[in-house]
Amino acid sequence: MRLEAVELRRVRMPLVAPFRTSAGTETTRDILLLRAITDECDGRGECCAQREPLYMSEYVDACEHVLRHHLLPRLFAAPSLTAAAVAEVLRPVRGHRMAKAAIEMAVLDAELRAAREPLARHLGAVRETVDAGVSVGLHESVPALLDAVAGYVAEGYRRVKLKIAPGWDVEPVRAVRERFPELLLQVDANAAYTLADARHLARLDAFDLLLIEQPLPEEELRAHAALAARLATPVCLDESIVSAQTAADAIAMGACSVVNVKPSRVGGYLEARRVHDVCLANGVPVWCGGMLETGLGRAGNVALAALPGFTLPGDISASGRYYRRDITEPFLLHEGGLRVPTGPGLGVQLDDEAIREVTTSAVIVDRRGE
Ligand code: SMG
Ligand code: MG
Repeated sequence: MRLEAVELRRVRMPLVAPFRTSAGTETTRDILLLRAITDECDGRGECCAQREPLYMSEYVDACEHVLRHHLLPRLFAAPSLTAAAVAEVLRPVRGHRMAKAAIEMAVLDAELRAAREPLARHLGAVRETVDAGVSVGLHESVPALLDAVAGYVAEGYRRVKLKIAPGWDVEPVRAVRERFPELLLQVDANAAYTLADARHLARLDAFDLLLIEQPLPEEELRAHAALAARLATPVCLDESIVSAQTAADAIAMGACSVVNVKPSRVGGYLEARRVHDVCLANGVPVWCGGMLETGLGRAGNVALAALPGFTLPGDISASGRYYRRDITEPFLLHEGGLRVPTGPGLGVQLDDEAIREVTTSAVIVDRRGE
């Protein structure tokens, strides 16, 4: 396959409700969508970076810049390209995994559409539906949080994740646990604590949580291992795991016993599958993280979450939890699960009119750099 050109389209989509974490608040997503134009089929990709570099160091303007000036020229120069080769061609460029993930996703979609193969089958999926979980942001008050959680439970979500931060941890978690004694419940700190908080975080052990996600800064693997030894609640890593290699190292150090797999964070779906494989080989359960994706990224994440090692429900919710109008056919909750797309590639159709309505800019870049 030859990559002829890539359309870089920015869309602005309001969330149905603001999403607040220890890393900031999102009310409107500013998303970079990619269309890989090849000599065979077109393929689509979604870049998950946020407007500001608050979750990790990448952000959407930087992703667009690095794609235009450093990543796409290398891919245009390749005489023939496969999705599996994208990471290798882009290896000289350090980091920028979210940008790399977006273009690999688009090339992979094009390749699979040409071969008429669904992404789920290509990755090795073993399920037709995946359990849906929901990630609940920091709230103004405990009653407001309880209302939000009750709403999601009533919709049928199989697992709830609560965002925590210093000053918003033991009390809200206790309140949710008391109201929902049987609920599958976990927490995510987005790196907001230090090892000095170990004794405080151990108070969460009383609430029968599935896991505590990324309590400490991303570089602090040894501190995570020390914390894990002091908690009964399993420690799960998100931001720290940027590759199959870092997953293997973190597991070997005892820094985590569960892994959140996010394709965008590790450079794409193919590396995400390798993270899954490493974890499965080590008996470490994984689940699929989310970045408030549109239906496009959601389609890919649902396919990934159908792999055998994904034994915990992911941060994969129905379209309506994020957007009033998605840019693909909406993902709907069916008895607490989402259906894995069966069409070729990502298996979803883009709604051109919906996209037009939210587009803020679009440019086609080809090998001449235009
Ligand atoms: O996609 O449902 C979703 C959001 C899941 O909480 C979520 N993601 O740290 O895991 C995480 C956060 C990162 C995104 S914050 C914008
Ligand atoms: Mg997280």
